[in-house]
Amino acid sequence: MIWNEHIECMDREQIEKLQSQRLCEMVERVYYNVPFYRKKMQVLGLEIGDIKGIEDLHKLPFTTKDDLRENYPFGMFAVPMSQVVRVHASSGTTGLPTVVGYTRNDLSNWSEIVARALYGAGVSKEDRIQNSYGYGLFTGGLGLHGGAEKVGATILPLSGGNTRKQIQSLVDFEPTAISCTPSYLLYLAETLKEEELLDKIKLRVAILGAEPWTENMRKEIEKQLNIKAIDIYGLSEIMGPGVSFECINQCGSHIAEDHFIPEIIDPKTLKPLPRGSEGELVFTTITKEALPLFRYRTKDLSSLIYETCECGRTSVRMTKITGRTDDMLIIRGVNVFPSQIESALLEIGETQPHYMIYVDRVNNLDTLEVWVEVDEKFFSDEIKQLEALTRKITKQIVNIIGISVKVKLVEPKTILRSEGKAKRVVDRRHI
Ligand code: DLL
Repeated sequence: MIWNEHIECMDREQIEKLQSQRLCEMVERVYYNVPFYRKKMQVLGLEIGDIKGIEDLHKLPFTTKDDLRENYPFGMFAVPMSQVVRVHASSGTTGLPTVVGYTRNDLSNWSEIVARALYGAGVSKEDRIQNSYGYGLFTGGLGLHGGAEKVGATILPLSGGNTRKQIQSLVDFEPTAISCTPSYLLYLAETLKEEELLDKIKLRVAILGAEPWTENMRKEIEKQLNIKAIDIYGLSEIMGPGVSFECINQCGSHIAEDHFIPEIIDPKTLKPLPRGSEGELVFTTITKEALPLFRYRTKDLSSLIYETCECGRTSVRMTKITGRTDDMLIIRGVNVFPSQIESALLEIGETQPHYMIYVDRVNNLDTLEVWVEVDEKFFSDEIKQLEALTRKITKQIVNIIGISVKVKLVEPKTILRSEGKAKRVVDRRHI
């Protein structure tokens, strides 16, 4: 299913021509309207005319979350506030939130790209979609809402949390699709199972994102709910959900290249990496009016696929995010990503996909402990079984990350469930 064939199936030459034209227009708008960028360009000795197309993209300066914070709240907006019709903000768990703004055209483009995503996941006007992303300053709720409205699906705007209501809606209103974080959907699945309601729901597809999740997590969700689990990616600074999305082939997320130009850079040298390499994902917005950004460093790790997808879309695809540059734990000098641990745990099959990673420093030595929920039966049976499983999981994790780990098996429901983005790591080394 393709929402906008004209754009989504353009050949590379056409798409690059469009991107070049939009980039040049954007550079001019930004130069005259955003003093922060004008200064940066002047420091680099860059004039508007120096950017003639996407081949000159690398000349532009990078933008970081800190730049947005330093210009908090509206300092990087490129239009007067009278043209800003909506503001969103990131949660800001560390420091000031980053504030983003949208003009009427921005909102229209946003719902267009989310519509493409939903349609790509097989959602149409025949579907009922339960939108369980939080409504509010977070972009998830209203972002998905705009796209679902454009597709013409029937929206059930549940927002995040209130699991009782979510379950009631799943059973009574019979949605065929749901959008929420993967971790929250697992929680809903667990509750449905406990209440023996799994056969009372009509879900067929889930549109999941806003946090990293592994292929093994996908398998687990698909198995537990007997649905298709589709990835949707985005970040508020660039637009919100819909920057890229998976089609039903589930082989990388199609980037809305008519709105955003992707790059992969080495996070240390900041140099663009050769095609196909994994590195930090960087986006330049080319149609955004309220908050256009040059080369925004997402901190997300991925790689780009340039081949045309089986679905017929020609857009560049990004591989599943494997982690964030600031997510990476350095434990006794070894780089460890939470996604590696998740993958190892789910590979085993006997564990629940609920886990928590604790990092401590004891006598100047970093220690890693993983708590993982296992079925109740392991606690009622003889102790030997529990010990054997602990050994098996420890071995599996060590094989993948290469350093020692202490595994603690815990009873179901020990680990706090999340209603939005899951928190998987507690790093107590710097407390
Ligand atoms: O999480 C936007 C969103 C809402 C995306 C709903 C998808 C669905 P932020 O709160 O700004 O925006 O967080 C953005 O979340 O840089 C990634 O680290 C992470 N993220 C988002 N989608 C995915 C995904 C929204 N599909 C940050 N896979 C991003 C992995 C994701 N990580």
